[in-house]
Amino acid sequence: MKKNLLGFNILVLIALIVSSCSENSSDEFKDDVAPSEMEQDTKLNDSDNEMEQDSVANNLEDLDNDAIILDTRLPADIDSTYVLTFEDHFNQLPGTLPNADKWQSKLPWGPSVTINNERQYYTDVLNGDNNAPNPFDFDGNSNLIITAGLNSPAQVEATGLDYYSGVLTGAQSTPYRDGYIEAKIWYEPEVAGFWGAFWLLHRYYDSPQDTGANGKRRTEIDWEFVRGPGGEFLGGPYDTDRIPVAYHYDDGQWSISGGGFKGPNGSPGLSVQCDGTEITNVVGLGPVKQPSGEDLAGNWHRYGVWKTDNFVKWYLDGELVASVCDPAIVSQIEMYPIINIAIGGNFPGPPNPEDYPTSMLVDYISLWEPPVK
Ligand SMILES: [Ca+2]
Repeated sequence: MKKNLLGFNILVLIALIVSSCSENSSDEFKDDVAPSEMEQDTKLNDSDNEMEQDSVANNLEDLDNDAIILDTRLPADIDSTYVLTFEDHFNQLPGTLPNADKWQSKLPWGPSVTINNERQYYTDVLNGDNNAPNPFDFDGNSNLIITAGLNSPAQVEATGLDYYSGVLTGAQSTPYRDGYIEAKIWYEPEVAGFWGAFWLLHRYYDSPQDTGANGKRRTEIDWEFVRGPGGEFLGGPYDTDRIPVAYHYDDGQWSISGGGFKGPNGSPGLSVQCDGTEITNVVGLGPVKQPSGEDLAGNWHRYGVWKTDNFVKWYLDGELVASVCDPAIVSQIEMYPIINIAIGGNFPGPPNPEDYPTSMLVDYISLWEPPVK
């Protein structure tokens, strides 16, 4: 990179895309259907609009032969050479289904396995499942809507569960080993038993190929949008201004979360955040709060994870908020994103039926990876 041109390139890029990149504006977070959203979607990276991106790249090449794709959504400490490798902006018409080229509407272990005593049935609409309502829709303003609600008696009989909900997994399209992934999400406050999540799972989770390479089986990285009242895992009423982050690995009994570092059978462990802060079996990660103390629910926020072979970092609205900086435990295996709403169970506690249906909106999910050498 010619350093003397870098600053100029950045200025040119900012001039090109500044009107569409006001992600840090607090006003934008309160505007869930801002017209600028669709504009941003198409201007920045939508694969349907490659011409515009090409023109940006061409302008750059006039200045410098080194191609740069600068996206103000990338946190400042991430190498600016990372390139967008996957994106869904959810620019779809209401009434359509999620893009089956990008997503599966089921978890890898299928709908019949209930974990954590959760109450929802994930309707697998991309496989023609109609045992419960379709949880997916689009609002026409470039947002995916995932809805969770009560099943009818016939649906309870068909599914064995009293709530329906939706999950999208990127198992086919987005496994990555080194990259930054971000989702912009809105979810409703004051919904008892709500457990939305944006998370990453080991590419071969629980399959015969999950062989424990590097000693790290069943790896999982979580953003968890948990509402009260608080179940077994939280131990009681839960403040709504904070959300847990977690890293799980090995045999499923190992976790680094708000409850500290738990080894097998709850034995003490030790790890470290990237700023040197120790993570022990008493002092863990997160939960993440806004500096203002404002509830994260009810507003748009950007939830990011930067994973490499050496660390996992969590970003809220582009700011580093938690990390695990320990190659001995961080996954060196490809992982893929999942977004869903779970209902009830050991984490949030029981749902209040009067709070449902409820919806979570997703503006985009984007992945940047280092350029191929
Ligand atoms: Ca969008």
